[in-house]
Amino acid sequence: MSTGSRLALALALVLSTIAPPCSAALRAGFYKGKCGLVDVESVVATIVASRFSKDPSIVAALLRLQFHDCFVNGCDASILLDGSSSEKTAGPNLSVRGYDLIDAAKAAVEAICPRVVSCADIIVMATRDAVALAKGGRYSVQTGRLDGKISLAQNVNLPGPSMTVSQAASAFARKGFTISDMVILLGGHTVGITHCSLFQDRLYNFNGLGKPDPTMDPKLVAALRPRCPQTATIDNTVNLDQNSSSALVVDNSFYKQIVARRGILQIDQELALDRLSKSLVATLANATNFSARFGLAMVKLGALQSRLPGEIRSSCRAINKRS
Ligand code: HEM
Ligand SMILES: *[C@@H]1O[C@H](CO)[C@@H](O)[C@H](O)[C@H]1NC(C)=O
Ligand SMILES: *[C@@H]1O[C@H](CO)[C@@H](O)[C@H](O)[C@H]1NC(C)=O
Ligand SMILES: *[C@@H]1O[C@H](CO)[C@@H](O)[C@H](O)[C@H]1NC(C)=O
Ligand SMILES: CC(=O)N[C@H]1CO[C@H](CO)[C@@H](O)[C@@H]1O
Repeated sequence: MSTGSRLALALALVLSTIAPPCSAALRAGFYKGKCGLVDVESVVATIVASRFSKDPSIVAALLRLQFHDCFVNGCDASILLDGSSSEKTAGPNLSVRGYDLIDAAKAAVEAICPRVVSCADIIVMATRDAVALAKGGRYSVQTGRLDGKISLAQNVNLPGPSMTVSQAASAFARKGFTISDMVILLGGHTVGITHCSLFQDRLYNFNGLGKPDPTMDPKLVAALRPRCPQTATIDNTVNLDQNSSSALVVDNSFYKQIVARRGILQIDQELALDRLSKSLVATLANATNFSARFGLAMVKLGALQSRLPGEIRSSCRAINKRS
């Protein structure tokens, strides 16, 4: 080995010990004292509450945003980066919403203490607040994440709505989740909407057989057809939780619905039927502690970390110019 390369190696070793860790240790209350006397979490909470009072569908938007952020390369706000080939341009992101809420929360914290609060943490904090507002209980989030610098549509490896339970379970297992974690996280479909195009086959021509999906309650098929006509020019939306009195509430009614064959997405309905998941679905449909279970699963989702170098972005939509 030449002296030059020895030096380079030594330097690399030193740098590797002093360089900031790529994945920081997450803990509850990370921002306490980091922004003077200001409570960063309550600044975010105020923004979320004011949006929620005008638009309760922000809850669903944020839940899905956190899932899509954390599932792809860890919770590093990579989904927020703009760009012609960034993650948000990938097919499954088509209808991800809530970017403007994150921008508003970021602006509020930047105005008080610039470059202190990561966008990745804002997603997780805002989602927690939104779930609590939607009566889903309040879980304690851990913070201290860094924002990633890379966001590529080609890295988006989210499961699709027509996967089998075992295919989806494999995708979740690769991220360290058990089948139970997956069933509980999919309880996120207790709020929000889906486009007709993503389940239209279940209403008219399931598996190419010219008939509706036999696992869907025929009354629901009939009720949904006018909203999702076969020859539609507009892609309408329907609630994922078909119990109209709880469509905006983070509760266990999603499981009651799928037990009653009233799931909308194929994967949702399959959860209630597949031997891998049906007993837990039946338990959750009758459970009184869904909130506690969902909170724990959301914390686990939030613990997925990127192994790549990070920073605290100034704008959630772009990496810092010099960092
Ligand atoms: C196998 C896993 C999953 C699949 C295949 C899946 C698929 C989908 C699809 C296809 C939509 C409808 C998109 C549209 O039509 O605009 C959707 C919406 C949604 N998903 Fe999932 N999802 C999964 C897991 C999750 C998880 C783990 C969460 C959160 C904990 C979640 C939360 C949501 C929410 C809240 C919506 C409604 C969004 C809105 O109203 O804007 N999903 N999901
Ligand atoms: C519908 O939602 C209400 C309100 O959350 C709940 O009490 C009821 O059990 C749900 N019913 C079904 C069939 O999902
Ligand atoms: C929930 O519990 C009730 C009473 O114990 C039972 O009759 C019902 O079948 C259960 N529902 C499900 C979905 O397991
Ligand atoms: C929820 O209740 C079930 C059954 O009563 C119990 O086994 C489980 O540990 C509880 N989970 C949480 C997070 O409270
Ligand atoms: C908001 C956003 O960037 N949506 C994109 C999602 O992906 C589709 C298909 O790749 C794009 O056409 C959208 O612009």
